Amino acid sequence: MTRSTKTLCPYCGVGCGLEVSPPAAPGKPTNRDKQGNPIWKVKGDRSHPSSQGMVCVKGGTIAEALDKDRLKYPMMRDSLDEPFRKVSWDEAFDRIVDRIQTARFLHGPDSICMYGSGQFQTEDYYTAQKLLKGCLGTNNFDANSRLCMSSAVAGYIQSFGSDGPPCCYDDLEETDCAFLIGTNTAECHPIVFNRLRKHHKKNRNVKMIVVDPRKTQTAEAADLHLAINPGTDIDLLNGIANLLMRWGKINTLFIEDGTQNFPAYAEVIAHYPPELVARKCGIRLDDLEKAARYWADSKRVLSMWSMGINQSSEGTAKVRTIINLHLMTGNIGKPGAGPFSLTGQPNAMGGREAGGLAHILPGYRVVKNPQHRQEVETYWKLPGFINSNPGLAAWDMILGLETGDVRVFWVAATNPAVSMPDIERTKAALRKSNFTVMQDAYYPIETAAYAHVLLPAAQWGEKSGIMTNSERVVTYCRAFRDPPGQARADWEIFAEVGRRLGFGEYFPWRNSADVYGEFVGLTRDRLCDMTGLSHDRLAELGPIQWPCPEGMAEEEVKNSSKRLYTNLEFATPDKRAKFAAYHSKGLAEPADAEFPLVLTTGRVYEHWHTQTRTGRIEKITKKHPHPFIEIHPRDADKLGIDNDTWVKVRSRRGEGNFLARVTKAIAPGTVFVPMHWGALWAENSEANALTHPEACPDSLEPELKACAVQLVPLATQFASELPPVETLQPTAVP
Ligand SMILES: Nc1nc2c(c(=O)[nH]1)N[C@H]1C(S)=C(S)[C@@H](COP(=O)(O)OP(=O)(O)OC[C@H]3O[C@@H](n4cnc5c(=O)[nH]c(N)nc54)[C@H](O)[C@@H]3O)O[C@H]1N2
Ligand SMILES: Nc1nc2c(c(=O)[nH]1)N[C@H]1C(S)=C(S)[C@@H](COP(=O)(O)OP(=O)(O)OC[C@H]3O[C@@H](n4cnc5c(=O)[nH]c(N)nc54)[C@H](O)[C@@H]3O)O[C@H]1N2
Ligand code: SF4
Ligand SMILES: [Mo]
Repeated sequence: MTRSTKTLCPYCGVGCGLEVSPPAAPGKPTNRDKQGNPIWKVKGDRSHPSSQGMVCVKGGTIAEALDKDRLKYPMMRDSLDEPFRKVSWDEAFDRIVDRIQTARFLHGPDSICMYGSGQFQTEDYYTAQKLLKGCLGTNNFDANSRLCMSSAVAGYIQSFGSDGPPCCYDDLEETDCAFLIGTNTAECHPIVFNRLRKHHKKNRNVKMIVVDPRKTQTAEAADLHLAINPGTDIDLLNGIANLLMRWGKINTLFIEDGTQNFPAYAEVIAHYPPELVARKCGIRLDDLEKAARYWADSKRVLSMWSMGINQSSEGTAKVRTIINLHLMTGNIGKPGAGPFSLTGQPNAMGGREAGGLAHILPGYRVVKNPQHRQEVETYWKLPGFINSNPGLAAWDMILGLETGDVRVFWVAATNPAVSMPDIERTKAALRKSNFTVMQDAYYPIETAAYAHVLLPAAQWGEKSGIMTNSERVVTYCRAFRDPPGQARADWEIFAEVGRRLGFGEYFPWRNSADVYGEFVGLTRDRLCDMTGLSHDRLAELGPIQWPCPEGMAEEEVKNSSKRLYTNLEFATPDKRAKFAAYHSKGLAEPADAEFPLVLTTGRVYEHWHTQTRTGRIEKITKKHPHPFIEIHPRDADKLGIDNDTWVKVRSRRGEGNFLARVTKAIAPGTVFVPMHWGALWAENSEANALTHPEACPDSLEPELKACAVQLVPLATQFASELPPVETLQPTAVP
């Protein structure tokens, strides 16, 4: 293959278009890395509407990880104490089918679980739903989106009657006021941030507010940074609403015509006078007033949020409280305005469309709705198969392993032995598992240590399929190389297991285009109608935003509305959006005398999650040789901790050692650890050794953003005395 291929970046939900060319142009030498692996060339795709040719360091270096430490053939063992042995696909499939059948008939279908990922393509997601929720009759499919976007999903459904971010990236250039809350956009959604930053720099009247306990790179660029105490977002939002109400800066006409439940909300916000709110949030009164003033004086406010909001024991309430401000001021359904959740993973949006969580079904349907179940059953020709109860959410699967109720645990495209909360408890549960299948692209990887069967997955660039980004733009990602060894696409693996279980007629597809063709039929007449999309059409026209119903002509596709709810009618039965009346509850585990600091966790610009790819790219590991903890100088002084020395961090659940980074970028009383270091990349430095699984009761999303910790300085050893990076990684999987 010598021509370049247009595709999508497989990292974050910004969804930048990439153009990939082969390692060697005709007649030129092959571009190789130090180990001799050929490196594909990657650059931004200028024709992609979302990113307009831009890429960040992760997208730009993605090709360097494609051939490092790949899992190339199935492996198996009878118990976790044994080494793996290489097996054929037939042997692996036989074992999986045998274990599924035994579990089904002895313990019922709900003893089978699959834990998937926003890094699936839509076809992978859809096939898994049909296998689990349809054929096997269990809703026990959940994804790492449970740890990520599920609060946004619940918030949208409850406020608007349906999931679906209503905004688009053009709003970044049309807003008067960007309100970024609980998002480090500059590091985690860099190209979204680039677009916003350019607009902000060019237009002096445009305001940018950042709400984050840390002074992140995002906060550095803001006109106003509100470094609130962790977990006080609802106080702040209700406080802003209180002021808007006092000043009469509310849109009474829209509240009257387009919404319901305003009186209950008005009653709640009356309890949030500015002095009280400023004190609770730990910010200055005039800063709070300034934030409210920006809201009041702007015609178009665009809110953006991600994990600082979603990963909370009141995540759904936080999301709905953001939406409240938009309803109250009529900041929705028009350019430059609206509540915009920034999606984490490249295809978490596609996952939501395909029904990829334990309580939802394809086409933005919900398990609990009998009509929705029936529509999907009829389409699948599996009448009565879909269970009427939501399945197990991610953490409940871990609890199921603990009790032994889960008999088959199938993990694909996620690394729970690093990314789940309370990691020691998670690992202990995984160790107890009767039967775990791990389907991934790389080896070694932490979760493999707990698997009985390893299945090699084709990854980005090795399978053709669909991904949807944060702004509902759907991109066809064409394969540009062959999978290594015997690796196969996830959907093919699921379909083959389905066939071997005796459900052959439900998996008739020859390729992923057929899978997608079947899936879009389930979106007909739904908010996310994609019946006008197919692999062929997307390959021909390039990326297209949904809704895109069948019959939309090319011109129409290009000029159709980029925003949802422009007619101010919502997806609720009475077409009105619903105000939520929530008081702030605060953190599930606040700091106390024994554990006096609040730990928050998150990301750095260069690394991706559990480092399966970025940890294998030298340029990136050099930048971040060690796991670290950010501490304010005041706290560091009090504890006798020097910059660049090792600190032991303890919570009620576990401990870890991190290199101190003493900095004023973090608020006193709060410390920050990145989530990226699992057992493979550093010894005993896991953020999730400390976190807890207390979750939002609506979204079941755990509060990965806050737990109480204590810090103890270790014998002073400066980072410069440590061995060089190379010898630290990867260490063996325990
Ligand atoms: N570089 C990079 N980019 C990524 C990823 C990655 O691994 N690396 N992962 C992708 C994925 S899946 C996701 S979900 C997104 C996550 O994107 P973000 O949510 O932007 O990233 P985080 O660092 O997890 O957390 C964001 C911020 O929340 C703040 N925060 C903590 N507690 C609170 C609180 O109580 N209130 C408020 N208002 N803020 C709080 C933290 O200080 C942090 O700066 O990034 C995506 N993009
Ligand atoms: N403390 C703390 N914990 C967190 C978070 C936090 O902020 N703080 N954030 C949470 C969030 S928002 C998220 S999204 C999760 C992310 O956590 P994980 O999902 O565990 O992280 P990844 O490292 O992205 O794991 C994805 C895996 O999929 C594999 N993979 C890539 N492409 C494919 C494919 O096509 N097929 C298959 N089968 N495998 C593939 C990769 O090799 C990798 O092993 O972490 C959560 N955990
Ligand atoms: S911003 Fe996100 S999608 Fe774009 S290149 Fe970077 S990681 Fe990839
Ligand atoms: Mo995420």
